[in-house]
Amino acid sequence: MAKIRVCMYENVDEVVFKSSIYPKRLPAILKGIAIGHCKQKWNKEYLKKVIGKNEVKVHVCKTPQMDFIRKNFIYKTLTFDDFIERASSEKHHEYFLSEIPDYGNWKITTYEKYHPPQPNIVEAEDEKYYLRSLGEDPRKDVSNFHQLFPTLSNDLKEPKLFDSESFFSSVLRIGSPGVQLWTHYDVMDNILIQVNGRKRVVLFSPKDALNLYLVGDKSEVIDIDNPDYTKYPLFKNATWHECLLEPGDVLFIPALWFHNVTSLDFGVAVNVFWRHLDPSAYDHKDVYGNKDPLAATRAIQIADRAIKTLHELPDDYRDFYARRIIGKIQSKACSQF
Ligand SMILES: O=C(O)CCC(=O)C(=O)O
Repeated sequence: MAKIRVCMYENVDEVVFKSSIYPKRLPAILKGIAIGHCKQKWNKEYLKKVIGKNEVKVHVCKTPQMDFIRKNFIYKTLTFDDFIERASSEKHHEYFLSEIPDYGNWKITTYEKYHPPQPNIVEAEDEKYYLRSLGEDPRKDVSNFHQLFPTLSNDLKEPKLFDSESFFSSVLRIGSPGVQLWTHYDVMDNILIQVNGRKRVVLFSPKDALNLYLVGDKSEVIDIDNPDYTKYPLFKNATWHECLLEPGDVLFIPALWFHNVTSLDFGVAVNVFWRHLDPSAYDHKDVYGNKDPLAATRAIQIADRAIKTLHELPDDYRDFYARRIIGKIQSKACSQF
Protein backbone atom coordinates (compact mmCIF):
# COMPACT_ATOMS: atom_id res chain seq x y z
CA MET A 1 0.00 0.00 0.00
CA ALA A 2 1.50 3.33 -1.09
CA LYS A 3 1.66 6.19 1.40
CA ILE A 4 2.13 9.85 0.53
CA ARG A 5 2.60 12.79 2.91
CA VAL A 6 0.14 15.64 2.43
CA CYS A 7 1.98 18.79 1.24
CA MET A 8 2.48 21.60 3.74
CA TYR A 9 2.48 25.30 2.94
CA GLU A 10 3.52 28.18 5.23
CA ASN A 11 1.80 31.55 5.60
CA VAL A 12 -0.51 31.19 2.63
CA ASP A 13 -2.80 34.08 1.69
CA GLU A 14 -5.90 34.11 -0.52
CA VAL A 15 -3.92 34.94 -3.68
CA VAL A 16 -1.40 32.12 -3.24
CA PHE A 17 -4.12 29.66 -2.24
CA LYS A 18 -6.31 30.48 -5.24
CA SER A 19 -3.50 30.58 -7.78
CA SER A 20 -1.21 27.74 -6.77
CA ILE A 21 -2.78 25.40 -4.19
CA TYR A 22 -6.49 25.21 -4.97
CA PRO A 23 -6.12 24.38 -8.71
CA LYS A 24 -4.10 21.24 -7.90
CA ARG A 25 -7.22 19.63 -6.33
CA LEU A 26 -5.00 17.90 -3.76
CA PRO A 27 -5.27 18.04 0.03
CA ALA A 28 -2.91 20.57 1.61
CA ILE A 29 -1.95 21.63 5.12
CA LEU A 30 -1.78 25.37 5.55
CA LYS A 31 0.43 26.37 8.47
CA GLY A 32 0.73 29.70 10.22
CA ILE A 33 -2.63 31.12 9.09
CA ALA A 34 -4.18 33.65 11.51
CA ILE A 35 -7.30 32.04 13.01
CA GLY A 36 -7.94 34.48 15.87
CA HIS A 37 -7.68 33.99 19.62
CA CYS A 38 -9.51 30.65 19.71
CA LYS A 39 -6.27 28.68 19.86
CA GLN A 40 -5.32 30.30 23.19
CA LYS A 41 -8.85 30.64 24.56
CA TRP A 42 -10.80 27.47 23.76
CA ASN A 43 -9.80 25.27 26.65
CA LYS A 44 -12.23 23.03 28.49
CA GLU A 45 -13.09 25.54 31.27
CA TYR A 46 -13.66 28.42 28.87
CA LEU A 47 -15.91 26.38 26.59
CA LYS A 48 -17.95 25.16 29.57
CA LYS A 49 -18.31 28.69 30.88
CA VAL A 50 -19.30 30.47 27.69
CA ILE A 51 -21.76 27.91 26.35
CA GLY A 52 -22.86 26.40 29.63
CA LYS A 53 -26.26 24.74 29.68
CA ASN A 54 -27.16 25.07 25.98
CA GLU A 55 -28.07 21.66 24.65
CA VAL A 56 -26.25 19.79 21.88
CA LYS A 57 -26.94 16.46 20.21
CA VAL A 58 -23.84 14.25 20.27
CA HIS A 59 -22.73 10.80 19.14
CA VAL A 60 -21.93 8.38 21.98
CA CYS A 61 -19.93 5.30 21.02
CA LYS A 62 -18.62 2.30 22.94
CA THR A 63 -15.52 2.01 20.80
CA PRO A 64 -13.29 4.75 19.38
CA GLN A 65 -13.99 3.63 15.81
CA MET A 66 -17.34 5.07 14.84
CA ASP A 67 -19.17 3.17 12.13
CA PHE A 68 -22.03 4.96 10.42
CA ILE A 69 -22.94 2.00 8.19
CA ARG A 70 -23.48 -0.44 11.07
CA LYS A 71 -24.46 2.44 13.43
CA ASN A 72 -22.40 1.43 16.45
CA PHE A 73 -23.29 4.65 18.29
CA ILE A 74 -26.32 6.38 19.71
CA TYR A 75 -27.33 10.04 19.76
CA LYS A 76 -27.78 11.81 23.09
CA THR A 77 -28.81 15.35 23.89
CA LEU A 78 -26.52 16.79 26.55
CA THR A 79 -25.87 20.20 27.99
CA PHE A 80 -22.73 21.63 26.45
CA ASP A 81 -20.83 21.74 29.76
CA ASP A 82 -21.66 18.09 30.49
CA PHE A 83 -20.56 17.12 26.97
CA ILE A 84 -17.25 19.00 27.31
CA GLU A 85 -16.54 17.39 30.69
CA ARG A 86 -17.22 13.93 29.26
CA ALA A 87 -15.36 14.42 25.97
CA SER A 88 -12.28 15.74 27.76
CA SER A 89 -12.08 12.84 30.24
CA GLU A 90 -10.83 9.33 29.45
CA LYS A 91 -12.96 7.50 32.06
CA HIS A 92 -16.55 8.19 33.05
CA HIS A 93 -18.42 7.48 36.27
CA GLU A 94 -21.75 7.82 34.56
CA TYR A 95 -22.23 6.42 31.10
CA PHE A 96 -24.96 5.69 28.59
CA LEU A 97 -23.77 2.47 27.02
CA SER A 98 -22.98 -0.95 28.37
CA GLU A 99 -21.71 -4.04 26.63
CA ILE A 100 -24.55 -5.75 24.80
CA PRO A 101 -24.03 -9.53 24.75
CA ASP A 102 -23.66 -11.02 21.30
CA TYR A 103 -25.82 -14.14 21.23
CA GLY A 104 -25.03 -14.84 17.57
CA ASN A 105 -27.47 -17.36 16.18
CA TRP A 106 -28.69 -18.39 19.59
CA LYS A 107 -32.08 -20.10 19.18
CA ILE A 108 -34.59 -19.81 21.98
CA THR A 109 -35.78 -23.18 23.23
CA THR A 110 -38.56 -23.33 25.78
CA TYR A 111 -36.02 -24.00 28.54
CA GLU A 112 -33.83 -21.09 27.48
CA LYS A 113 -36.82 -18.80 27.24
CA TYR A 114 -37.14 -19.03 31.01
CA HIS A 115 -33.40 -19.39 31.70
CA PRO A 116 -31.75 -16.90 29.37
CA PRO A 117 -27.94 -16.70 29.41
CA GLN A 118 -26.83 -14.05 31.84
CA PRO A 119 -25.45 -11.13 29.90
CA ASN A 120 -21.91 -10.38 30.82
CA ILE A 121 -22.36 -6.66 31.33
CA VAL A 122 -19.14 -4.70 31.00
CA GLU A 123 -19.89 -1.11 31.66
CA ALA A 124 -18.59 1.35 29.16
CA GLU A 125 -16.58 3.64 31.39
CA ASP A 126 -14.50 4.63 28.37
CA GLU A 127 -17.31 5.47 26.00
CA LYS A 128 -16.45 8.18 23.44
CA TYR A 129 -18.27 11.37 22.51
CA TYR A 130 -18.35 13.35 19.30
CA LEU A 131 -20.14 16.57 18.40
CA ARG A 132 -20.83 17.69 14.85
CA SER A 133 -22.92 20.84 15.15
CA LEU A 134 -26.28 20.76 13.36
CA GLY A 135 -28.44 23.58 12.02
CA GLU A 136 -31.25 25.18 14.05
CA ASP A 137 -33.70 22.76 12.40
CA PRO A 138 -31.35 19.86 11.56
CA ARG A 139 -33.58 18.61 8.74
CA LYS A 140 -33.76 21.97 6.97
CA ASP A 141 -30.93 24.22 8.10
CA VAL A 142 -27.20 23.99 7.58
CA SER A 143 -24.87 24.50 10.52
CA ASN A 144 -23.56 28.04 10.79
CA PHE A 145 -21.00 28.14 13.58
CA HIS A 146 -21.22 31.91 14.08
CA GLN A 147 -25.01 31.87 14.46
CA LEU A 148 -25.15 28.76 16.62
CA PHE A 149 -22.34 29.75 18.99
CA PRO A 150 -22.38 33.58 19.16
CA THR A 151 -20.33 33.61 22.37
CA LEU A 152 -17.45 31.86 20.57
CA SER A 153 -17.87 33.61 17.25
CA ASN A 154 -15.45 36.50 17.78
CA ASP A 155 -12.66 34.16 18.86
CA LEU A 156 -12.45 32.49 15.46
CA LYS A 157 -11.21 34.31 12.40
CA GLU A 158 -12.03 32.18 9.40
CA PRO A 159 -9.21 32.24 6.84
CA LYS A 160 -10.35 34.05 3.73
CA LEU A 161 -9.57 31.52 1.02
CA PHE A 162 -12.73 31.48 -1.10
CA ASP A 163 -15.40 33.95 -2.25
CA SER A 164 -17.94 34.65 0.49
CA GLU A 165 -20.92 34.06 -1.84
CA SER A 166 -19.79 30.41 -2.19
CA PHE A 167 -20.04 29.83 1.58
CA PHE A 168 -22.19 26.79 2.45
CA SER A 169 -21.78 25.93 6.14
CA SER A 170 -19.46 26.03 9.14
CA VAL A 171 -19.44 23.17 11.59
CA LEU A 172 -18.11 22.90 15.14
CA ARG A 173 -16.50 19.51 15.80
CA ILE A 174 -15.41 18.36 19.24
CA GLY A 175 -14.39 14.81 20.12
CA SER A 176 -12.93 12.59 22.81
CA PRO A 177 -9.31 11.48 22.46
CA GLY A 178 -9.15 8.43 20.19
CA VAL A 179 -12.40 8.99 18.30
CA GLN A 180 -12.04 7.87 14.69
CA LEU A 181 -14.57 9.11 12.17
CA TRP A 182 -15.44 6.72 9.33
CA THR A 183 -13.95 7.28 5.87
CA HIS A 184 -16.32 9.41 3.80
CA TYR A 185 -16.38 12.08 1.12
CA ASP A 186 -18.20 15.39 0.96
CA VAL A 187 -19.35 17.00 -2.28
CA MET A 188 -18.11 20.49 -1.39
CA ASP A 189 -14.67 21.95 -0.86
CA ASN A 190 -13.74 22.19 2.77
CA ILE A 191 -11.19 23.64 5.16
CA LEU A 192 -10.76 21.92 8.49
CA ILE A 193 -9.47 24.44 11.02
CA GLN A 194 -7.88 22.48 13.86
CA VAL A 195 -8.10 24.85 16.81
CA ASN A 196 -6.66 22.60 19.50
CA GLY A 197 -5.75 18.96 19.95
CA ARG A 198 -3.97 16.91 17.29
CA LYS A 199 -5.51 14.71 14.62
CA ARG A 200 -4.30 12.09 12.20
CA VAL A 201 -6.04 12.47 8.88
CA VAL A 202 -5.82 9.82 6.16
CA LEU A 203 -7.17 10.87 2.78
CA PHE A 204 -7.83 8.86 -0.36
CA SER A 205 -8.18 10.26 -3.84
CA PRO A 206 -11.57 10.11 -5.63
CA LYS A 207 -9.73 7.81 -8.10
CA ASP A 208 -9.55 5.22 -5.30
CA ALA A 209 -13.34 5.00 -5.08
CA LEU A 210 -13.42 1.37 -6.29
CA ASN A 211 -10.82 0.32 -3.69
CA LEU A 212 -12.82 1.60 -0.74
CA TYR A 213 -15.98 -0.57 -0.80
CA LEU A 214 -18.42 2.31 -0.74
CA VAL A 215 -21.91 2.34 0.67
CA GLY A 216 -23.14 5.73 -0.51
CA ASP A 217 -20.61 8.35 0.60
CA LYS A 218 -18.98 6.06 3.23
CA SER A 219 -16.38 3.30 3.06
CA GLU A 220 -17.18 -0.09 4.56
CA VAL A 221 -13.54 -0.46 5.64
CA ILE A 222 -13.74 0.86 9.19
CA ASP A 223 -10.48 -0.36 10.67
CA ILE A 224 -8.19 1.14 8.05
CA ASP A 225 -5.06 0.26 10.04
CA ASN A 226 -5.98 -3.44 10.32
CA PRO A 227 -8.29 -4.09 7.39
CA ASP A 228 -9.76 -7.49 6.71
CA TYR A 229 -8.10 -8.16 3.36
CA THR A 230 -10.12 -11.31 2.74
CA LYS A 231 -13.22 -9.17 2.78
CA TYR A 232 -11.66 -6.03 1.28
CA PRO A 233 -8.77 -7.21 -0.99
CA LEU A 234 -8.80 -4.09 -3.20
CA PHE A 235 -8.17 -1.83 -0.20
CA LYS A 236 -4.47 -2.81 -0.61
CA ASN A 237 -4.45 -0.81 -3.84
CA ALA A 238 -5.61 2.43 -2.21
CA THR A 239 -2.98 5.15 -1.79
CA TRP A 240 -2.92 6.82 1.63
CA HIS A 241 -2.37 10.55 1.79
CA GLU A 242 -1.58 11.03 5.45
CA CYS A 243 -0.97 13.98 7.74
CA LEU A 244 -0.81 15.04 11.36
CA LEU A 245 -2.81 18.16 12.13
CA GLU A 246 -1.53 20.32 14.95
CA PRO A 247 -3.29 23.16 16.77
CA GLY A 248 -3.67 26.10 14.41
CA ASP A 249 -3.28 24.02 11.23
CA VAL A 250 -5.81 24.32 8.44
CA LEU A 251 -6.37 21.32 6.16
CA PHE A 252 -7.80 21.87 2.69
CA ILE A 253 -9.94 18.86 1.74
CA PRO A 254 -11.06 19.13 -1.89
CA ALA A 255 -14.57 17.92 -2.71
CA LEU A 256 -14.81 14.14 -3.29
CA TRP A 257 -11.57 13.37 -1.43
CA PHE A 258 -12.24 10.63 1.13
CA HIS A 259 -11.08 11.36 4.66
CA ASN A 260 -10.72 9.32 7.83
CA VAL A 261 -10.05 11.42 10.93
CA THR A 262 -8.64 10.24 14.27
CA SER A 263 -8.48 12.62 17.25
CA LEU A 264 -5.23 12.02 19.12
CA ASP A 265 -6.28 14.38 21.93
CA PHE A 266 -9.46 16.02 23.15
CA GLY A 267 -9.82 18.51 20.33
CA VAL A 268 -11.87 21.34 18.94
CA ALA A 269 -12.14 22.14 15.24
CA VAL A 270 -14.33 24.13 12.90
CA ASN A 271 -14.71 23.17 9.28
CA VAL A 272 -16.05 25.37 6.55
CA PHE A 273 -17.65 24.04 3.38
CA TRP A 274 -18.08 26.05 0.23
CA ARG A 275 -19.53 25.39 -3.20
CA HIS A 276 -17.20 25.21 -6.14
CA LEU A 277 -19.81 24.10 -8.69
CA ASP A 278 -22.67 26.24 -9.92
CA PRO A 279 -25.31 26.39 -7.10
CA SER A 280 -27.87 24.76 -9.46
CA ALA A 281 -25.72 21.59 -9.57
CA TYR A 282 -26.32 20.80 -5.90
CA ASP A 283 -29.26 19.18 -4.18
CA HIS A 284 -30.98 22.09 -2.40
CA LYS A 285 -32.12 19.73 0.38
CA ASP A 286 -28.50 19.00 1.34
CA VAL A 287 -27.74 20.26 4.86
CA TYR A 288 -24.51 18.30 5.41
CA GLY A 289 -22.58 19.02 2.20
CA ASN A 290 -22.61 15.32 1.34
CA LYS A 291 -25.58 14.78 -0.98
CA ASP A 292 -24.41 13.91 -4.48
CA PRO A 293 -24.91 16.60 -7.15
CA LEU A 294 -28.26 16.28 -8.93
CA ALA A 295 -26.80 14.95 -12.19
CA ALA A 296 -24.81 12.30 -10.27
CA THR A 297 -27.95 11.18 -8.43
CA ARG A 298 -29.82 10.91 -11.74
CA ALA A 299 -26.97 8.88 -13.28
CA ILE A 300 -26.94 6.51 -10.27
CA GLN A 301 -30.72 6.03 -10.57
CA ILE A 302 -30.35 5.25 -14.29
CA ALA A 303 -27.60 2.71 -13.45
CA ASP A 304 -29.93 1.07 -10.91
CA ARG A 305 -32.60 0.81 -13.61
CA ALA A 306 -30.06 -0.65 -16.06
CA ILE A 307 -29.06 -3.29 -13.49
CA LYS A 308 -32.70 -4.20 -12.93
CA THR A 309 -33.25 -4.45 -16.70
CA LEU A 310 -30.17 -6.70 -17.11
CA HIS A 311 -31.81 -9.13 -14.68
CA GLU A 312 -34.52 -9.76 -17.30
CA LEU A 313 -31.84 -11.69 -19.24
CA PRO A 314 -30.52 -15.22 -18.66
CA ASP A 315 -27.37 -15.24 -16.48
CA ASP A 316 -24.78 -15.59 -19.29
CA TYR A 317 -26.39 -12.78 -21.33
CA ARG A 318 -26.74 -10.56 -18.24
CA ASP A 319 -23.04 -11.04 -17.48
CA PHE A 320 -22.01 -10.33 -21.08
CA TYR A 321 -24.08 -7.12 -21.40
CA ALA A 322 -23.01 -5.93 -17.94
CA ARG A 323 -19.38 -6.15 -19.12
CA ARG A 324 -20.23 -4.23 -22.29
CA ILE A 325 -21.85 -1.47 -20.25
CA ILE A 326 -18.87 -1.31 -17.85
CA GLY A 327 -16.55 -1.02 -20.87
CA LYS A 328 -18.64 1.80 -22.27
CA ILE A 329 -18.62 3.69 -18.96
CA GLN A 330 -14.86 3.16 -18.56
CA SER A 331 -14.04 4.41 -22.05
CA LYS A 332 -16.57 7.24 -22.27
CA ALA A 333 -16.96 8.57 -18.71
CA CYS A 334 -13.74 7.83 -16.76
CA SER A 335 -10.77 10.05 -17.52
CA GLN A 336 -8.26 7.42 -16.42
CA PHE A 337 -8.68 3.89 -15.14
O1 LIG B 1 -12.35 16.72 12.17
C1 LIG B 1 -13.26 15.91 12.23
O2 LIG B 1 -13.64 15.42 13.29
C2 LIG B 1 -13.96 15.48 10.96
C3 LIG B 1 -13.74 16.42 9.83
C4 LIG B 1 -14.59 16.14 8.64
O3 LIG B 1 -15.15 15.10 8.45
C5 LIG B 1 -14.72 17.20 7.64
O4 LIG B 1 -14.08 18.25 7.78
O5 LIG B 1 -15.47 17.00 6.66
